[in-house]
Amino acid sequence: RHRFWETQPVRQFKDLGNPSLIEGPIDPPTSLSEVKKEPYNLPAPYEWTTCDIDDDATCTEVYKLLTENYVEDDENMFRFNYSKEFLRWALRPPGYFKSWHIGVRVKASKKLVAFITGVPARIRVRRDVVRMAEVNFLCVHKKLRSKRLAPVLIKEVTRRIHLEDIWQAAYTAGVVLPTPLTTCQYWHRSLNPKKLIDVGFSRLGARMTMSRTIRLFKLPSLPTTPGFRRMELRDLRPVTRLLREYLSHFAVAPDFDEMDVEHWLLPRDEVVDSYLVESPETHEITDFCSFYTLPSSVLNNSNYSTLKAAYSYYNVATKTPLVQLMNDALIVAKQKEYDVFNALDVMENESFLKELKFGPGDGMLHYYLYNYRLRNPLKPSQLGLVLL
Ligand code: YNC
Ligand code: MG
Repeated sequence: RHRFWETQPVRQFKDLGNPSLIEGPIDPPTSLSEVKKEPYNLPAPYEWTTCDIDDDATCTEVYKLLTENYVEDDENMFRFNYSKEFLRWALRPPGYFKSWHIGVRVKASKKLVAFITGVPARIRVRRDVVRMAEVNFLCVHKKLRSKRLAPVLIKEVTRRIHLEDIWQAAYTAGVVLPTPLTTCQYWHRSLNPKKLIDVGFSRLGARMTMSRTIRLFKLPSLPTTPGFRRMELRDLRPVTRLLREYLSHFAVAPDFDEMDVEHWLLPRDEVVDSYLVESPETHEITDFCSFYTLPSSVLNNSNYSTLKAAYSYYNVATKTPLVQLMNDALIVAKQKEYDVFNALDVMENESFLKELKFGPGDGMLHYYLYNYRLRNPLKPSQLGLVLL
């Protein structure tokens, strides 16, 4: 059933729950000298290109490919619209490899028609910290679908990752492949219910009027927790300490050091935002929350062209109740004119979703590991990893 995925070192469906399989790498690391030196063959009209995302013209080409061809919802009403600034952030973490930002062009016209990326990460699986690639932004132009280009892109990114002596990867997808590490659900909290209803993102509830709905989702205009403020560079140490301690409780989670936290969590306008609670008495940093910005294009609507969405990222509450901390996150997102706040049911998120009036979405997000086997799937609450 999966002509390509059946040939790859991923846990196959038939292995599920097999007690004789040990947890860890599926294939042993090959010696670097055995990695193919030449790129995989593409169909004759196409050629490989390495996309220099620092270059504004190239970044614009990638942005355009994704804006027109990347992930849509099941009903084709919305399409992810990652900004150029976001792409530069997502693709250039500490130690990134330019060679992992891979495009495919039409030889004749040089038009960019496909893309795939990897970035390096240290991810802890139970007690082992594993050097991995996070693979993302796999995209084939709509006119070139179902031609088996995706497997070639995946094999080529794998080859280039192997050339850096990395043999494992983590990725997410909306489709079911062999075999999910866990399956998560998106939950959505309306901030601008009128617009969400107008664009068809949500529907007016039974026996609800627009004005009752607006009242239901109303939020205070300012955060409520004393000492709640935006994270700054000087907070790097305590925030890293807080995050590392928290993430140590999950079966699979990133192993962040200060450089990673500086890159992934220090606020960048319209890309990633982080807030914390500094105790007014002791000046200790006791709580932390963050979200990233990923708008969606609204397809076929004459009133609106984009939805501004915030996505819950990493949150840690040690003193402030998590519900209150996340309510403050909703308040600042509302202040900043986001239309909706999204969160997966990973980590301890379940404990605030219902109380804060998030509603379950219909899309599922499946998490995968490449060349690493766990005996059983995890519960979403055992997962401490959020990919972009
Ligand atoms: C997908 N999303 O099953 P089988 S997520 C992985 N991830 O193979 P064709 C996928 N595989 O089943 P199309 C996939 N979607 O026969 C499809 N596949 O074994 C598999 N959409 O290829 C599929 N972006 O080229 C099948 O399909 C084979 O032309 C079929 O292209 C697919 O970024 C795609 O949703 C997704 O642009 C490119 O539909 C296209 O349809 C598209 O005939 C809209 O492909 C955008 C979209 C996907 C977002 C993402 C994560 C990607 C992870 C890739 C796997 C990484 C593995 C680790 C590598 C490093 C290893 C090391 C070390
Ligand atoms: Mg194809």
